[in-house]
Amino acid sequence: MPQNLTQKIIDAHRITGEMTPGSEVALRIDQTLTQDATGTMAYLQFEAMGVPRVRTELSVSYVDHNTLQMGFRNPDDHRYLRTVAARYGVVYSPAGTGICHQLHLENFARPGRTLIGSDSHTPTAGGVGCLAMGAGGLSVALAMAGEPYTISMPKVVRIWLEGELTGWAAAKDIILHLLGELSVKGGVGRVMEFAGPGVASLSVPERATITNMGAELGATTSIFPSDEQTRSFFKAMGREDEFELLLADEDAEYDEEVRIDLSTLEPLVAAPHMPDVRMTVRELAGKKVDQSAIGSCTNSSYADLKTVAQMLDGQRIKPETDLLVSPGSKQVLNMLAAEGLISPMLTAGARLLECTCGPCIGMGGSPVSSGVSVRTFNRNFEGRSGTQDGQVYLASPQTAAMCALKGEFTDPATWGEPPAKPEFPAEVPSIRHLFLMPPADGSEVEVLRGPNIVPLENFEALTETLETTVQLKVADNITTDHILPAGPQITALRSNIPAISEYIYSRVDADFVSRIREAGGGVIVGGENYGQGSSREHAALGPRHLGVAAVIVKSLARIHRANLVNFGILPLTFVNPGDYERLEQGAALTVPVGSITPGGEIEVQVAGIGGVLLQNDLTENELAIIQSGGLLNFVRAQADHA
Ligand code: MIC
Ligand code: SF4
Repeated sequence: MPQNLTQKIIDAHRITGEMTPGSEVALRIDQTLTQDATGTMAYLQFEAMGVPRVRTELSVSYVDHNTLQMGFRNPDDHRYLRTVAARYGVVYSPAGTGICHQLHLENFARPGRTLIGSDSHTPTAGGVGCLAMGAGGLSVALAMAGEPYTISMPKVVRIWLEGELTGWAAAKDIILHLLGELSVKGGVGRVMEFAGPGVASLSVPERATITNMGAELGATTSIFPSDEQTRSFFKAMGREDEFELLLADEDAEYDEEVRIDLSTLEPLVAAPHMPDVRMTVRELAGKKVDQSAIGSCTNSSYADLKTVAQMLDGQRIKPETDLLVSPGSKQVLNMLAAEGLISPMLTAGARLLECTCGPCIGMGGSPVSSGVSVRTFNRNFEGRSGTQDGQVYLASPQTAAMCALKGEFTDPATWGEPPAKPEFPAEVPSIRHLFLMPPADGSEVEVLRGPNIVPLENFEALTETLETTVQLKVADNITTDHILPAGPQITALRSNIPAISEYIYSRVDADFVSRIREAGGGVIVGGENYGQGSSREHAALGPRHLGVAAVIVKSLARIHRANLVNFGILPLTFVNPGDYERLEQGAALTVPVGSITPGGEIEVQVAGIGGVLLQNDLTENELAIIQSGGLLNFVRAQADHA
């Protein structure tokens, strides 16, 4: 039977399960990646499993999210990550080497491989035909221990690209267009597989911008074929031997299709506060811009920044507009420096930041009060920039550079003819010697911890009946940034669950933590697409620490749902979405936990209202995990029985 790309890779890695959409498939995982903010937990969990060495083909630990080292906590985390990597056979990428997804694309991602990463933008590697998925830290830890990764078999959507980009339209505009068409939940349960004649015109870094931001569609992942463009990328990266041709079969079938004529696109933005609020730059022309920020795992490639340098060359940005530039990796930075492209940016007034996530996760670079910030990033959730009333627009590097030059939204077309699309230089400098390769035998390596690295707590198994109260009611599209904000102070506590739990929902309802503490636990009620965005499992671990036993919502985002299961929180959905209106904050309810069956319905009794029907989409295994109080308990119990 002819197969599409997604089916080919899934089939080749399938341990159990059928490839019918919606059924559970367990996949062998070739590669894993972690970053510092999620990595400390992932390695603590890996250590708790007692496995002597990682069992993947390749596992890499990147330090890119929090590199500020304000106080001992953050550098202690880095030291822990370095030593735990050496101990268990993981490649370590030190702070400042680059952003995990950019580095992984340049150095390690391979066509046809499976990759899971404890970061929601892991699908970036889909730009070279790798099946790459974001996951919670515990799922990544299990994959490092050699366990399969289970997903619900996605539908495969063929995104058929015709024509070529013209004028100032960029790869970012393709994904902003798609987000406008499909919305932040349009990709749920789906893989976005790119095909059609337009694919050949897109370079790997352009493809990676698109697969990166496919995460914002809620998609399981996004993937491009591995073709001649991919071959030339691997050649430039000095690893042509790792290239493999990987195409969908000609008459492969797809579950759905979306068509885009690239030649019709123009510069777009996503307006505050969601990546799917699509507008054209022309519509916003003249609106004042306080800050432009260029970088992040979405748009920090050599080609992106070279174009920006060419636009800024010989010009001066508006002095009232701050321009921040973060290259995606030291390789990108070295190439720009070698070609004399840093100086034009600095001379024009830009500020050069370290090769890290930086302002994208609110690590500095916050806009002024109610300021307008135009960012080449992938998320513009309210408050994520570190300024609660900041107005963040997402755009291409070209648009962001133009806004900095003019101090207001300006169609880049007014700059003139766009600079030619940059090609890699003949010699691309390798930075691979900066990665710390683990010793062949790490068993003697001492893992160094610090006082902020707090061991995992043991969670109790679920009771038969739950007498509880609704401790918080929230609306649709709640992100994990709402549940647990980022920024330097809070992110420094990622390896300390009791401490970080103090910030759960702190920006949504400042009284939430004290209220749920007083009540001794409770449940959360939410709307559609609950838990979209970041993969941070702390958004499940923190609530669990505070006694959240269940979330009752209209629908859930994939990674957060998995994190809830991993930490023993019941994900329940309304059978009648209208019941959302009836279940108010403060309501007392009785949940007959013992009578929950996989995929079944239960009636919870709500004081003063009566019965409310809820359902779950849990598999037998997932339900057993929740009943044991979480995945670690479940795995331990299984090991005891073996
Ligand atoms: C993000 O972009 O939100 C992050 C920060 O990279 C997260 C991971 C985290 O919270 O540590 C993600 O995307 O998964
Ligand atoms: Fe880092 Fe931002 Fe990318 Fe997340 S989205 S990995 S914070 S650059």
